[in-house]
Amino acid sequence: MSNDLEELSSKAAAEIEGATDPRVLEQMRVDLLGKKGRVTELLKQLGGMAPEQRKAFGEQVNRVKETLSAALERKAQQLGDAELARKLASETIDVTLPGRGEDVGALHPVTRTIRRIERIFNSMGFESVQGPEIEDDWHNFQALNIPESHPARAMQDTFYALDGSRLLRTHTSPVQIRTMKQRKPPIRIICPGRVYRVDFDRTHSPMFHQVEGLYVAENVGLADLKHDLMRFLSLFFERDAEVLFRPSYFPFVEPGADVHMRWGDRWLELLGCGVVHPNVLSAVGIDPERYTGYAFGMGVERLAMLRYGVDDLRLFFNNDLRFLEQFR
Ligand code: 2NM
Repeated sequence: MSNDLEELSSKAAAEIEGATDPRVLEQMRVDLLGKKGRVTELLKQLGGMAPEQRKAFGEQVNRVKETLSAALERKAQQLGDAELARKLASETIDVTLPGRGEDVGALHPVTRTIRRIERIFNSMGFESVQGPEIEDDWHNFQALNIPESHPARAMQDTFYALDGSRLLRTHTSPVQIRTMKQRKPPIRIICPGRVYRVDFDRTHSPMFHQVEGLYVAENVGLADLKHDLMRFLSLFFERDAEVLFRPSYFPFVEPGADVHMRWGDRWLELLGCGVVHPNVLSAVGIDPERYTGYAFGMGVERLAMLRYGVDDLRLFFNNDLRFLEQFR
């Protein structure tokens, strides 16, 4: 074999053996055996040789070509196998790992509180009734004996439609107005739902929840109101509630009261109530000479804060799972 050919052969064989990258290996194949490869070029020299030289040289070059071709193929296979093994190792799924599990959802603390209030009053004979959140002036104010000049009607408290024809209810009392117009006494209902007021700070949200109650029949009075609310508070807070009724003013009741409960060494205001004003009964077509009634209203978020020990009302509306998951 010629020295040149031998050197080319052994150098190429060493380079092939040392290859680590399939793309580099492919480039080697092209450089050696491709159309313009170094081995191919050698074969082209055959034409200019004497016949007896040509045979021997041709055979040598062909043998080198076959050897290198075999080496290239073997190396390509080897690198391919290694690449596949690496991929399999990195993409392996360990089926013995524990699963991530399913998170179980939970009712919102406000929903839970509404349901708790409803369950207690339902057990005391009150039926749950719902009504529209978009109301008109008559159902939200006029029928409730709230005069034109009353501060509750001022623009800063109520969300009005731009044309002033409708509003977002500021309490759930309009549901009770609608129910009293539809039914005859005795009526015993509670009305849970969303209400809206222009108010937003640490203790007020522009949307919050109320449960209002109403009992209209013959001979319903303050004593029934006081008894029923004390029963409710004891059941809701699961203890003998120490309760204080303090005179207060709501246009739709007379007399009216705020109910306070002893909480440690303080008195906390929990709800408002009173004997339904005769003007309200007249507005819905119930004879105030024959029937009387009591009514009350409470803020759900306020009761939920006390029951669950939450000190910031806004936590109920942020929908932060770290907060909500504590109520599972
Ligand atoms: C309160 C306080 C006092 C109330 C009155 C009525 C109705 F429709 F019967 F007149 N519903 N709710 C009422 C009375 C609500 O919330 C603090």
